[in-house]
Amino acid sequence: MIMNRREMLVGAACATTGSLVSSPGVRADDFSERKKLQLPELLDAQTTGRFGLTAMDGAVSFTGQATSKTYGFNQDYLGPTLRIANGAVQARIQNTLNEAITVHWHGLLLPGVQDGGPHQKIATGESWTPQLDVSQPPSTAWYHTHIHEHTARQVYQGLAGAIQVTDGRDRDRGLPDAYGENDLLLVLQDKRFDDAGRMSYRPHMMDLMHGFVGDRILVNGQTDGLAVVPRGIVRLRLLNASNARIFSLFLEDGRPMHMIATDGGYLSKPAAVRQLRLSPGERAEVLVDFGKAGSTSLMSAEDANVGSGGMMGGMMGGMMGGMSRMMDAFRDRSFVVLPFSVDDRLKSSIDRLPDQIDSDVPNLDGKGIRQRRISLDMSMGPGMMHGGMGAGFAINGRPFDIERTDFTVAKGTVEHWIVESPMLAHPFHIHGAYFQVLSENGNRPGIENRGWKDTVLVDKQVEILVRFDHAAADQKPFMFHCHILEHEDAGMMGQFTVT
Ligand SMILES: [Cu+2]
Repeated sequence: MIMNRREMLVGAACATTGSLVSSPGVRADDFSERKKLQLPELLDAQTTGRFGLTAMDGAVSFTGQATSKTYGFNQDYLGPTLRIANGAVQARIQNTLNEAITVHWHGLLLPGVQDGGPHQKIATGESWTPQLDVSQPPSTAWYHTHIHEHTARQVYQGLAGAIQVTDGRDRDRGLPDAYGENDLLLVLQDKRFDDAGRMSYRPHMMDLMHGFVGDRILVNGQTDGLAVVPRGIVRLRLLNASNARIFSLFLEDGRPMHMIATDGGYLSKPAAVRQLRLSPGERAEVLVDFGKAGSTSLMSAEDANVGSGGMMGGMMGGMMGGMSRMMDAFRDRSFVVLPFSVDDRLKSSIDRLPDQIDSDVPNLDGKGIRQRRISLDMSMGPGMMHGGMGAGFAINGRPFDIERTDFTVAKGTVEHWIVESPMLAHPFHIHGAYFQVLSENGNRPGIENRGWKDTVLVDKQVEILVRFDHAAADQKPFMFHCHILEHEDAGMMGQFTVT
């Protein structure tokens, strides 16, 4: 294979990054073996107002060993990044797979008939051609299959991709917008591989309980990526497309990330964070200064849901102190998500942070409005599931039933939802609406939850104000559910109409 200029630059850059890695408590990686991080192809529908996605079988060698059977849209694994603008967007989705899928637009505010939830099956050999009436602020959204009881396996196999809603004004805002140069999409996932190097998805009982967590990190479908970045300000669009892993992201040398957008769009101004929690389904956009400080790595702390902060550690820690200390050590283990290498031959067009990005910050009126309590329920222990040992998943005591509408919301209203999860932390997602986080366990929400959201991690209790502007009737209701996909498939989901 003939290397192009950029690939050669990576080779040169790699040679210099090997010495940067090691710091106390952090596993040293040898980055010299890594390949340049690839981004999904950009499918720009801004001017055409139309795009096509074909769900297809794929084959990928993720590890350099045996080939894995995968799914993808228009490619072997994952799908292209869709760039769309407000207005009518004509979508055409074809399903060439041997099983039914759906395509849900996670983060697009659309009426129920366009939403792509479990009621909108696309059978083998069929297509779905919704016209999407896009009308919302710029944001990073995504699309993924949402087929009832098989979402976890199908997403794991690759049926997901990113969406950029743009108004074409990012340069005026002083934000990097050159896709793959100073504006990088990072699709974060985790996988397990068998001895032959094939991607494997065989969840055992504990995986079904706390969600399937892998031991290898993939960024944009690559296990061994190295992001080559220009000197200057770089924008990272982070999407957690894992089945269950909750990332707690930080930069290895402790430099801040400047958060500019949440799920639902821009913050009014950049907000510096040292650590950024991103649960499945959530997106966050940050600016990182690769000017003077140069190369670093994106790291993550271990997932609290499977470490001492979560159910398992909590239970065991209570039983014995020694075990608790062991679980603490487990939790403190951090790992590399993606190393960055600054290439001086490239330069970002942006070299300073913008003072102001947008004026639109959520400020809904919560006085005298309808309240709802949403309890994300897991019943555990012998006899709870089909008479065996396991967990039963439900919302407000009721497991998902595709024939049942749980409640109806009046269109154009705002509601106050109190969402609770006594045991495990669950990422809670609502279709067809954005919300403002009022409080987390009675406290002011963290920085990552101060913008518009469609997914929020509920670790005990979160209060939200939800604005319902889009209609959904009985035949195509909206979903509300846990975005740990194993939990969703097992019944931690409900549906509502907006009329
Ligand atoms: Cu859950």
